Amino acid sequence: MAKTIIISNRLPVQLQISNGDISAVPSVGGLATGMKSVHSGGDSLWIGWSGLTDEEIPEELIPKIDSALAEHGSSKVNLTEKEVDGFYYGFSNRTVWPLFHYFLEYSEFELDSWEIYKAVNQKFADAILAKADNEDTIWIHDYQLMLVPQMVRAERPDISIGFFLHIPFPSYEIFRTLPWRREVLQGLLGSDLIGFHTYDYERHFLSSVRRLLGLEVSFNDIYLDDRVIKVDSFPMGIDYKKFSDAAKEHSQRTEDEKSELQKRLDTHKKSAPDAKFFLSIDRLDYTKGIAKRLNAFEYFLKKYPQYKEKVRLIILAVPSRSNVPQYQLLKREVDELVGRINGELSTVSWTPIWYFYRSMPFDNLIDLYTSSDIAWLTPIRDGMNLVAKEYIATRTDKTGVLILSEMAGSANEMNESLLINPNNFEQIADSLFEAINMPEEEQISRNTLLQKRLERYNVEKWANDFMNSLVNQKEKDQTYRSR
Ligand code: ADQ
Repeated sequence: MAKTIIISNRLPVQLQISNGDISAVPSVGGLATGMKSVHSGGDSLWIGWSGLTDEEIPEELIPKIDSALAEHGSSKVNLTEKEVDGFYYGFSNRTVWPLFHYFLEYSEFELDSWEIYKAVNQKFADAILAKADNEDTIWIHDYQLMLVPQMVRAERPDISIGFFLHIPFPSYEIFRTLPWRREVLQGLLGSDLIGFHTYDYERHFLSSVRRLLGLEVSFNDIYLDDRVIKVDSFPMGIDYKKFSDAAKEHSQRTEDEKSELQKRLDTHKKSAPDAKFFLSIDRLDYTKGIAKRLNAFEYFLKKYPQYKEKVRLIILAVPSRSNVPQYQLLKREVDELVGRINGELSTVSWTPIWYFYRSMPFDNLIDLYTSSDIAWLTPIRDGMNLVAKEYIATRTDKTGVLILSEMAGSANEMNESLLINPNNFEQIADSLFEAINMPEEEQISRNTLLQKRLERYNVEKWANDFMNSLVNQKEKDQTYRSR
């Protein structure tokens, strides 16, 4: 029977080794959830890195690890510490990530890490080739694996390959600065279908293909040798039901059932019923605009001092890529800004910013979403931004205001939120003012529309749309080739 093979840098399971024993725990991230409908039963396989380097895995445990992963339909690609450094922390996160998010000055172009990126992509391709039959469908994910489609295509000319990029694809003017720009495009063009979150990323990619490779592009089809490749946008959704059901369940909890965090939030609400909570949740990443947001918060309180002691900013930042220098600098900058602003503005009864630097369990995320009057997300660039969608899904009474950066892919589908330019402090301060004062009926009418859209185009629909489009494209390609 034909199967689907999903490939991503990380497997959707976490390995835990304790006392010589192994357990594999499924991750709860967006991608793992989204792929549930595709990755089910015995007719699919997920290939990726386990998160542990070869040096960290005792040799005698390898068979146990392999069988624990197999129980979750997963198979691992083995990577040494040096490979993880060059491929993941190196080329992926010091070259591609900053470049594709328009942080050109952070992008490092190092031949060594490019060579390791190529070699590791080949490892992933070999892992696929070892498991794939010609009639299988391969779905490759994200910027760490952009060369894999062509590496697989070279060995299996007829196999069906889809690729989805979870981050922005930058404009031609940015992309052309990459020394290995042609190789990256050629790598991606091994696919039959290349998917992006937005129409803009799709157009940027097509423009680079046309200008750098001189290929014929007709609407969103690319003609390469005897093949036709489709490029399209598939805005990723969330597991809407999971978030809205959890929020409903939270609203029915008795005092005893509430979490400590929820009790603390409730206490603050009761002591100042007019006070408003602003919430932001992101990985601690320079693309998310966390430092700018803190400065903008200070600016807001200067422009509208009547809100001193009446608003509180809750920042939840999940630690991320702390081996990369820019992330260490950002951590220091955010720590200092929070310390300075709180130091200067706090009163006996008011701390303006609550800052959590950690990952939080799902249950606490829901506490924060449901207790916050305003979600305030200001990425400088973001492929999509699922937090914006999660906040809206948890607003069971339909109140709440979303302030969202127009630089996030999700802004395209969330026009009913207050869209801001993250560099325009004047506009941000005025939007916060507008959000605080927005009549409840207006909040409800905006969120009703947003919720309907998010419920309909959920993550399952996203995955199914991509897979259906890949099947159609393969048929079109075969017809084209048999002309
Ligand atoms: P990310 O950059 O990680 O993803 P995002 O889309 O916002 O960004 O997803 C983050 C996820 O992590 C959300 O589901 C959120 O709930 C969770 N999360 C964030 N902070 C957390 C915390 N402190 N504790 C627990 N959970 C936390 C990349 C791209 C995005 C794109 C996604 C999906 O950068 O632009 O939307 O992939 O394609």
